[in-house]
Formats: sequence, structure tokens, C-alpha cells
Amino acid sequence: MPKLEQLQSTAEPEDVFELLQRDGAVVVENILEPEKLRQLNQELDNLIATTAPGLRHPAAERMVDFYGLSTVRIDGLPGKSETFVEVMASPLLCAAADHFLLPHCHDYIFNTGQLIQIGPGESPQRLHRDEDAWSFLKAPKHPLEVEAMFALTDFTIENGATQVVPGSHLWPPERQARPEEIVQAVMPAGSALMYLGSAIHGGGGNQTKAQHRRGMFLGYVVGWLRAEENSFLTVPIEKVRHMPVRIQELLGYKAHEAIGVVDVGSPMALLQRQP
Ligand SMILES: O=C(O)CCC(=O)C(=O)O
Ligand SMILES: [Fe+2]
Repeated sequence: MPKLEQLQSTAEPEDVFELLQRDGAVVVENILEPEKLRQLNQELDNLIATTAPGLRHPAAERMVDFYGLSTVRIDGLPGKSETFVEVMASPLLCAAADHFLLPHCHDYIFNTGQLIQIGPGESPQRLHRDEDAWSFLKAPKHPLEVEAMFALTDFTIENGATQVVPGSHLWPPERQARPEEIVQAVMPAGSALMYLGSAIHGGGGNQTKAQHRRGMFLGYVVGWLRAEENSFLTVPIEKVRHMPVRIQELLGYKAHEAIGVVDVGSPMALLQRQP
């Protein structure tokens, strides 16, 4: 039976790196102080109360199932939650990003952060590697992405604790996980599942009648995974609104499936909406 190791947040960073290198994932308990956990939940409560489950502007039809029909997802968190910004500087997460990514880039950048609240009755998410978002980059490749899924409620087998396949970051891309190779990141609120973007994982199914599994993940990618010009800042969006659709697409407003999304969906929706 594969096992997901659990450490305390007081562990030596080197021990975390070693387990990430060996298993591709590790649970770190007590990474969020109780007060930070309370603040985060409080800040997110208001956002969640006004957000329906499912995708609003899917960038591709196949993302609809993948992201879940009974799951609330919210991005843009650095602009919505002050505590999220503090969590971005989480020493262990940044140390792991330094360790795994800095050998391959001048610096890394924020990839995405999402509140993922899995509602009762949600089915298990398709297992995947987050780095498959860049599947056009062919193996063998070095690490691109280091991530952490923070448990903001207890994660249990029943309510949808993240499924993980320890050791799968070392597998060839075509190898699929057998059921007995999958474990779930059962952990108390305030813990985080740290993982490499090459590790196979997915949200768990929520078999409860009334529990919402609230998680929040964020990750860092090598800083060169983007275009040379930052057109979102060099070209005002009011001008882009009046440009031909193809030019809007070329300026980056067309998501490449999961890449370049806004509200976990197509940024084109933003151009149609008046400010
Ligand atoms: O919700 C989870 O536990 C995992 C979600 C996930 O892996 C994803 O959306 O990429
Ligand atoms: Fe994922």
C-alpha cells in the first residue's frame, strides 16, 4: 500500500525536499496558525456565499466536468484575500520552490491559486498532473511547478480529501494509476499537501450529505512560462475591447485550455463585459 508521509511544519526544509523528491507529495501539518486559518475562512466565506458551483465561462467544454459541477472555484485570490497574500510567502512552500525551480529559471512566478470547495455529492475529479497543462513540452523535463493544497476544513476520505499517487512524478507520462496506488490526503484543517506539478492527483469525491470540503491551493512555476511582452499591462483593456477578435486572441485573451484563465474560465468574457 503506498503511503503519503506526514510532517510537522517545524520539520527541516531538507526533510520536506527529500520526501517531495522521493514521493512527489507530502502532508505538512499545522502549516497555518489557527488565527490565520480563521481569518482565511472568514475572508473566503463572503466570496463563496456569492459564487455558484461550476464554471461560468469555460475556456473549453472538457474543463466543465474536470472542474466539477458541485464545486465552487474562485481565483484572483491575491486581490481578494489579504491573508492569501501572506500564505503566498509561506516559508516552506517558498523554500520548496527555491529548491526545485530555481535551478531551472532566474525566478519563479505565481501560477494560480484557487479556492476549491467540493460540495456534497461531487464525483471524484479525473486524476491528472497539473504540469500536463503544458503537455506540449515533451518529456524528459525538469520540474516546472511546485504547489500546496491547504486544508481549510478537515480533509476526510468521505468529504473529498485530495487523491494522490505517491511516486507517480517519476513515472513515464503514459502510465496510469491503479486503484491500489491511490491514497487520499486525509489531514486536519490548517495542514497542506505539498506536491510537485508532475505528481498524479485529483480532488476526491464528496460522499457526504452536507459537508463542504474547503481547500485552497496555490503554486509557483518557472518564470519563463509566459510570453515576452506583458500585453495585459502594455495594452489597455479598453482599447483591446474594440479590436478584432483574432487580435484579442493573439494578445492572450484566449485561454489555452487551463492556461491564461480568468475566473477559472475564458478571459474573452471579460472583454464583452463593460467595466
Ligand atoms: O480539489 C482538490 O483536491 C484537487 C484539485 C485539483 O487537483 C485541480 O483542480 O487541479
Ligand atoms: Fe490538480
